[in-house]
Amino acid sequence: MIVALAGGVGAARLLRGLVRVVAPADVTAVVNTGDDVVLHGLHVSPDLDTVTYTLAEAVNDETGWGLAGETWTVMDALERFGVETWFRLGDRDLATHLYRTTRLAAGAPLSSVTAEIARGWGLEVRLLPMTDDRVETRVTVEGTEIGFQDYFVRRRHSVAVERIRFAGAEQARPAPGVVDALGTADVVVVCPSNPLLSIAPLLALPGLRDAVEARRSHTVAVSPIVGGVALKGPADRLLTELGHETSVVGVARLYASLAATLVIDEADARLAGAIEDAGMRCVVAPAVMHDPAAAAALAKTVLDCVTP
Ligand code: FO1
Repeated sequence: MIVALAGGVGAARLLRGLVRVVAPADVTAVVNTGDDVVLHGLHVSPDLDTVTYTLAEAVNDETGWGLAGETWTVMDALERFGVETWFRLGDRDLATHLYRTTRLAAGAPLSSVTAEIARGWGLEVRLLPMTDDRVETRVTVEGTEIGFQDYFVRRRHSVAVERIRFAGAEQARPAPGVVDALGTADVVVVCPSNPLLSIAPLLALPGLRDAVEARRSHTVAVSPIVGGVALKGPADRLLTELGHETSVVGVARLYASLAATLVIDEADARLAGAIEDAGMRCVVAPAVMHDPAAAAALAKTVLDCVTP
């Protein structure tokens, strides 16, 4: 069994590659829920939905989130009431949020609802939210703490971040099955997601970092930084703003205690020695997932790191 620690778009694309090289039923994805937000009374789980829609081949490949061929009638109609619509929920996407919100209100845990949504989309991959409890990623900018989506979408992650906090993480428990899956996985993959915003919330849950560290020799991380820049989102700027080196070496320093191996792109080959100095074995391979075939090749490289 393969366990993937996942954020949004980068993770979804690697998972789309993984299911081309192993049986989807042998893959468990543990997905960040720190980005979750309640909008218009609806519980939105962006990273879970990005992974679901990508694996269902239904995602909008241009944005990486939301559904392909989406329409926006409800958002346009809401604007009539002066409601803030900076976070756009498409008409078909709304069905997912309506279903999730209704089931949560009926008392179902997020992990059950996530499994139901995954089944509804015909997925065989096991999708687990990192926790059934409420954990909120909060970001301090210009001296004020704001919600994650306020930073990421409303302010287009264009303001410097002073601090990141995962509110509720200390009291939260990993969702049922998460720690067991890590304990028995043949390979643990740290997906090419933002280390500080997408992977860090998982590691902030009690017991989760220990569970990954216990499997260090079976754990492979994929760098989300290529040639000193993030493939998507603000990971590069965040590393700089929060005092880390903005390179694959900075990523290696964050992951050295968790994973034995770091996969980096050929563009960063000259930094392989510095990664080994940081305590990780370094594998150089094409790591930019231009299309599903490239994602499948990268997934195979990752698995070969543990099971050549
Ligand atoms: N990202 C945007 O930049 N603008 C949006 O309006 C937006 C809406 C949205 C709706 C549902 C969903 O699942 C994701 C959505 N995202 C949007 C993406 C998302 O908020 C971020 O990319 C992730 O949270 C970061 O991983």
